[in-house]
Amino acid sequence: TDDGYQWFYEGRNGWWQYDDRTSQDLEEAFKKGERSCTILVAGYVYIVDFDAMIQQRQNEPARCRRVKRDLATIPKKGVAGLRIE
Ligand code: V3L
Repeated sequence: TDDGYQWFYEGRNGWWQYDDRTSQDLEEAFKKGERSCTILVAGYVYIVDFDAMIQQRQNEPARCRRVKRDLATIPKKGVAGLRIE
């Protein structure tokens, strides 16, 4: 986003940045003060809960990851599963 913040979900030993479109949707919902945001990842519906700061697959909530909003410049594994060095 233009204020230098981005959205991340947790991987093994690090954080992945959300894809740009999803990140924009999350930021918009977050700034509106909504408590959660529904996103689509590879055909699956996930809920991002801004109180708990987790994402969970809608029909399989055991698939749960931490999420965070942080500066775009933090070290990260990549974007939406695409690795960067
Ligand atoms: N955006 C993109 N892919 C996702 C997302 C998302 N928000 N959430 C889950 N997946 P689960 P390491 C991740 C993928 O939570 O080595 C990374 O992007 C998820 O991909 O059980 O552990 C990597 O591609 C996983 O493949 O529903 O850090 C991969 O894990 C799949 O959905 C390995 O990352 C099931 O995740």
